[in-house]
Amino acid sequence: MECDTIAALSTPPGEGGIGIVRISGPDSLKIALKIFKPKKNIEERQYALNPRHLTYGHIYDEKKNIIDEVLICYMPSPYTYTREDIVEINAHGGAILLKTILNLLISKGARLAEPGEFTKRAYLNGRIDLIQAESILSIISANSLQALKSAQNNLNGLLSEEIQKIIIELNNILSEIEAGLDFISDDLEDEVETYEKLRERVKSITYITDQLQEKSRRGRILQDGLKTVIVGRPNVGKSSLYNYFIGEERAIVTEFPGTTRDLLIENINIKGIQLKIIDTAGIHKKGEKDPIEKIGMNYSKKAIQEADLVLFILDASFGITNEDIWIYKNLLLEKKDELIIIANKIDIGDIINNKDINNIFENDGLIKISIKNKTGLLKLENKIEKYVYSGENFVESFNESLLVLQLRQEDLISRANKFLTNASNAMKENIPLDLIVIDLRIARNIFLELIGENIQEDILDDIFGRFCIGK
Ligand SMILES: Nc1nc2c(ncn2[C@@H]2O[C@H](COP(=O)(O)OP(=O)(O)OP(=O)(O)O)[C@@H](O)[C@H]2O)c(=O)[nH]1
Ligand SMILES: [Mg+2]
Repeated sequence: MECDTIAALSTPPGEGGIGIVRISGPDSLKIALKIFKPKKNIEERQYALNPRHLTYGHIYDEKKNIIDEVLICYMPSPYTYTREDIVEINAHGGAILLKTILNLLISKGARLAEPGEFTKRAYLNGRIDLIQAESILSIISANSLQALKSAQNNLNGLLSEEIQKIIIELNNILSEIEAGLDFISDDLEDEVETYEKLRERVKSITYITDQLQEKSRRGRILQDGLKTVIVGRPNVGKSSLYNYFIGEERAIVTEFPGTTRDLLIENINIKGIQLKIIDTAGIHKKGEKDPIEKIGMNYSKKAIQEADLVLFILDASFGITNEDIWIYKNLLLEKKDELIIIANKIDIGDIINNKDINNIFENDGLIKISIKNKTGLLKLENKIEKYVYSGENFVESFNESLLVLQLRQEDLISRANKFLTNASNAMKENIPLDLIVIDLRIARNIFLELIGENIQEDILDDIFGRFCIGK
């Protein structure tokens, strides 16, 4: 447990009505009283600082000059943000003034807080778990009311409760399996029944984590926009589609293949859905030879890997080429379920049919468009909408059940989900229980990591390093 006293500016730096300097740790009051004098001249000044009441007074420097007129609040532990003694100084909101106050505190024995250190202490002192700590990041960065609501729910412990329940259930299942491993039942029927019941229980947990994943996917779309990458070989009309979506001629469009080299990114809104739309450099085998094209193509590949949705464009007047197939086989196979295939330029030719798309790309929803004549584009937008809502018609119901998570949390849930799915599939195939136990244990440990138990110091540093100083 940390035990020095830290101080930081807790309001944004810059001019403001007030600025708050926060001190936390065992010496908070002692240090504050070295620079603060209440207006009332009481000999034992700390009694003027009635806990959780504001006290009016002044901050003085070493030479007894008044630095500012302030209100100060002393909050003794343990019922504070950090569970330590906290003092907050409400000063005027000026950058130099607040820095002066902070420097005075440091000269009297406080240490400048690291980013997120107040919240880290709240976590280390057991006031909140890691899910709640990270939800504070989500609250600060929420950019819509729904995102804020979800982050508040997480801070209030709803998600933590759900994860705790999963951990308890996994522990129960594990101990039941482990207890039964040495025990060979005489009654085969009995054994089959027990096994079947266990499988049902693992499946129920997997069902919950499936839902958590779906909700967090929605949360991220709401928060960041659906990362939608336009890809295809050179000259098929990627930049033209990008320009159509953003409603202006931003990307350079020419009849020469290899026009786009950089990634272009813009936030747009289609049918109420936030999209982060990305135009990429055309991909083709020979491009590897040109050093500039190669860099552009590498950007494209990375964008594809990170995409939530890939718009794969073909040239309808040209047909499906070997290059298209090469792109699909090399870069898009992993994105098979996040793929919309588009045939552009149907104004000058239309020789691609659904059957070919079916056979070659195992995809059944070719969208035919002409950006030049603006045909088929509404159908494309409908398809994107359908992809996002996956069958749900109402934006409201979509927004109701979402979860705004930090990337680390999303990642852990999806990893745990994989191990649980493995376990429940393996149980279906009657794979020996001692192997299944391994997957279940890993899943349980991932959930423990999620709430911050048995977590490594460097992971903690990484998490709290994402906070601002003073939080
Ligand atoms: N006839 C016709 N031409 C189109 C259509 N869409 C785009 N084009 C033309 O196709 C050419 C290439 O368009 P771009 O949008 O630059 O293609 P790109 O895929 O971005 O190409 P790179 O950046 O080189 O990979 C331009 O001359 C466009 O005017 C269309 O629907 N019909
Ligand atoms: Mg382009």
